[in-house]
Amino acid sequence: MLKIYGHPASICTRKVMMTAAETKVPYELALVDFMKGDHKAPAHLARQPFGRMPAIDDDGFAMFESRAIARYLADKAGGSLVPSDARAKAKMEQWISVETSEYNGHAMKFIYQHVFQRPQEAAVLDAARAALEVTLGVMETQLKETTYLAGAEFSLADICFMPCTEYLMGTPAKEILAAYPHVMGWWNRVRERPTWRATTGKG
Ligand SMILES: N[C@@H](CCC(=O)N[C@@H](CS)C(=O)NCC(=O)O)C(=O)O
Repeated sequence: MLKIYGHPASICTRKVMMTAAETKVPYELALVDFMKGDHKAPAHLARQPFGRMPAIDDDGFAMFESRAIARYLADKAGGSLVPSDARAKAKMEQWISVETSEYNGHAMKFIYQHVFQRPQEAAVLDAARAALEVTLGVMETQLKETTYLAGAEFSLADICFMPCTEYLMGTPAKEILAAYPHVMGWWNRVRERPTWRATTGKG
């Protein structure tokens, strides 16, 4: 059985758990307790040499990096969550890159500040807000046109944006998102998926 080494509250672990849930791949979550520093212990470094989570072991096949794992699981499930049309697939990849380079880092500043008790300087939060507004504006333009980020179908691109968005919506940064009605419409659609409710322990 697929073993996911991570933590149920971890953003990157949730990307993989959600992909497994959507592709109906049964898995066992092997807890890596970051409060105890398990992610920096030799046993975990052997699975994830950067000392982060998640990592997987799929019947002897080991790998790390959440987005790469998500692509592997979707591929193994016969391509669900990945559009078959080349152009829609390219758009999915575009949005995964946007999430990696233009969303995650800025969102994390608010999440550190309000969720993980790692205070950020005001100037850092101001810069993160400005950058997040640019990205949300770009998402808004896309989501005005399409139901999901890569087009008409829910895909890995949506999954990659979900964990940070879930946390942001629990912080004062939710008023930043509230200014983007199509982003909010998308969020309200995807967060109600039973797979997401199960992934975040609300199922
Ligand atoms: N690029 C990696 C990033 C993994 C990552 O930063 N994971 C976080 C939890 S969401 C972590 O392990 N943080 C602990 C640390 O960096 O020490 C991935 O996508 O898997």
